[in-house]
Amino acid sequence: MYKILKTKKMNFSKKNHEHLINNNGVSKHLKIVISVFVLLMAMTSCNSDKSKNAQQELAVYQCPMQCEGDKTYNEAGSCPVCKMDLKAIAQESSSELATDEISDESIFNLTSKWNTEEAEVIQLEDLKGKTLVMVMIYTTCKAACPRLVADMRNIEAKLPKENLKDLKFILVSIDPETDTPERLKAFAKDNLMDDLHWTFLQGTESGVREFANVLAVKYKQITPLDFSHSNIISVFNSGGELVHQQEGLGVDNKETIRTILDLTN
Ligand SMILES: [Cu+2]
Repeated sequence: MYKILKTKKMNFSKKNHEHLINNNGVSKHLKIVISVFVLLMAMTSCNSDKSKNAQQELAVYQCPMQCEGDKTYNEAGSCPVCKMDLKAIAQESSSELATDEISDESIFNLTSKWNTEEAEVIQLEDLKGKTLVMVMIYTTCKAACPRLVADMRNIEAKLPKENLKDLKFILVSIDPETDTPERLKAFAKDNLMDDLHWTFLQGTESGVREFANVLAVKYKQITPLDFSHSNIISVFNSGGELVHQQEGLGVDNKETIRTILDLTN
């Protein structure tokens, strides 16, 4: 656990880092939000510590002369080459743990709960393993959101079909009060976005605000049904780390496509 407590240097590539800075202090927001989660994680770390210890206690056996190099056995016995008794060694579980670990920069550190358009309750961590293309919209928007949705569909259309299985396009509502799962589902149907790779999320007020802060998306309610908001499409790798953002409506999405292809090929 102490590893998470270490202040890790932001590990975005230089190019992405520049991009983030261009995006109006995304980096600063990210650092603040992530710091909060580092603290939260530190306070709720007992479970992960336990599972880590359990994994390390699993012994494996190896020939003391290492006749077969690094070969290990799951049970005690003797070496088939030199016949010496195998000796128990600590299992190297670090690679297993590494794939399971969530970096400090990952959105999977956010513990808020969300309803999908299918009324399933999920946490962002449940999206782990897929490249995520995310945008924040609300279904009653008459101005920017229809164009953001079109931009998402343009990105989808430019990707080879076989890449779609490794991807999730996520639309997060900035109006969780209006955008119920039923409403989101109807919106998905109306916009032909009901394939498996599309997911719509209704959060809580605070969950949505927190998520928007991570993305550096700003939004403000103007009337009961209208919000002003940033127009940003964000790409996250399968570990939930932000790797690219495209800002604006109908902008050139070449860089976004290239990033997604890199992550899914
Ligand atoms: Cu809008």
